[in-house]
Amino acid sequence: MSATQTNGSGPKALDAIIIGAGFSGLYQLHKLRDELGLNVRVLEKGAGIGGTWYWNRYPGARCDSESYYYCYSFNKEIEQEWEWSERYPEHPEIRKYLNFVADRLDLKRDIQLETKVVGASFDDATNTWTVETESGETFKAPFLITAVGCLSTTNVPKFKGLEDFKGKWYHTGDWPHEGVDFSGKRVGQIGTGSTGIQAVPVIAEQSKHLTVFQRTANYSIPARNAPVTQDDIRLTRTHYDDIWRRARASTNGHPFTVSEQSALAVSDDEREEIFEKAWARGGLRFRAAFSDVLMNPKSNEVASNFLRSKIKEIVKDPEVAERLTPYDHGFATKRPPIDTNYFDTFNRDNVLLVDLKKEPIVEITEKGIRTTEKEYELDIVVFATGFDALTGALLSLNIAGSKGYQLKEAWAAGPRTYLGLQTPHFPNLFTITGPGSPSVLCNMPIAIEQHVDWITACIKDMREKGLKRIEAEPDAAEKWVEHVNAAADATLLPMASSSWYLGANVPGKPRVFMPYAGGFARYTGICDEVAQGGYRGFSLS
Ligand code: NA7
Repeated sequence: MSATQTNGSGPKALDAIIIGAGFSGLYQLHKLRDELGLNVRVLEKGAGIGGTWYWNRYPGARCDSESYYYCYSFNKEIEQEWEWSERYPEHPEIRKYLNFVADRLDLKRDIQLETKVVGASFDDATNTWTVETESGETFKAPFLITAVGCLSTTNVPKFKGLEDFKGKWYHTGDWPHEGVDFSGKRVGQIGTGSTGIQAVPVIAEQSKHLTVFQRTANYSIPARNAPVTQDDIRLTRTHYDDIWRRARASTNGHPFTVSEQSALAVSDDEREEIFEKAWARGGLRFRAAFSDVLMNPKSNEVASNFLRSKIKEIVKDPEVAERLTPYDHGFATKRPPIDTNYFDTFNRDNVLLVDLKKEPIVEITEKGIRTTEKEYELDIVVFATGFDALTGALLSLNIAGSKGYQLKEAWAAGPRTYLGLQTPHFPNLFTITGPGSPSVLCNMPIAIEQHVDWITACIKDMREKGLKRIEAEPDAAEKWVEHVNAAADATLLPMASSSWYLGANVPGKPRVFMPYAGGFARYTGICDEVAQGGYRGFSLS
């Protein structure tokens, strides 16, 4: 019998409903179905699995975590069988990996594709969630688990005149599966975050001309991408236990050690040498060169200055280099991108940088983009303008909790969760990698596994004890929000005023620092203590 049971034409009754079939949803399905023996269904709006990686197929799209640890750690056989081909996995390879895992664990039979959830409501009398899809199907289950990703609702700025544009436009996070042919085309790209910085070099190579519209100049570290060798594979396979142990004990879920030395504790020459080595090695590890780059403004300034000098070394035209140099925020206070030839691309003859701080966009016209200075004629506009991060996808589900309380209301002043796992008044609803958890500051798969393991253990405990309802207590959530704020304030992260961590990239979104910046290992310890203490801060009945 299929895992989904139909009661006549009424809602399908399940033990748990999972929304989303990316890294989170796949693992959550495996845990609940194969370990707890529950009837589970994953509802996925895409026509394939992969979540973020199903949609993000823009030119140059690859992960900034290194491939050998951007994967699951829960299954030894999968870990030993799978082979990555590059230091940083490109989007098709990540989808291939997730399909490999899904096939290996026979997950697809419980995943319903092309099924967009449009509403979810909780019935207090029966402690049951009812989930409704766009096509009118309904599902019922005591537990609802969102696995919708943190960066999945695209942010297309509401520029006047977009509908008049005669060319084509695309958002990087909703890229056509058949690809986009840039040959002979004049392309304009808005946005220079992690995504934009990956896309620029590739689009510049493929198009006739590329105009990059930059609002905030960004730091970037060379990725130093390279093929993975058989020696690398042997080495990581032999050391996986150690790799995962390190990742779990770390601040960001990456298996590298952060230096214990302050950037200010060494001589200028020594510091330069350490930065040069980190630059040469490349990748997100750069910020681990010293202990306090994200804690001490002076240490941050020396790191920022080093990176500013690199931009000036690489970019030949001093004026362009100056416009590309960030002064308004410190290195890594916004999510630091890594790149392949980003700054070099501005040495090409077919690339133009437009500084939107000097000439803001006024409107999109039939022919292209008009700034306060001039009209730029374009055939294609690429929006690399980011996401309504962390809350956008959750709010779009139209969730109504206990007594009909809307999630939109609960989060009107910004998300308020307990541990990022639950929101008061939304019983039996778990949010994998929800706001208030450290996930977006972490290597995502390891953060996901920690949430899924916790949720699974919680559901198991509840079932064994005959408990039907778990709900975060308002006081516990209040204290957690305070702790999330205090953890952020202990770092330099809240200083970047245009950061999506703060919701600042979406006009009208409440400015609240959303991720937990207290560190992954510390967070895991808190979650474990809460569970061991009988789910302190949750009421169970
Ligand atoms: P980001 O990091 O939010 O970057 C978006 C970029 O788009 C950034 O440069 C923004 O400038 C720019 N932007 C956004 N809205 C506008 C408007 N209205 N006008 C001009 N420019 C605009 O998104 P990404 O997709 O690059 O990366 C998201 C995450 O995905 C990344 O951090 C990784 O975790 C993976 P701003 O800086 O706001 O001035």
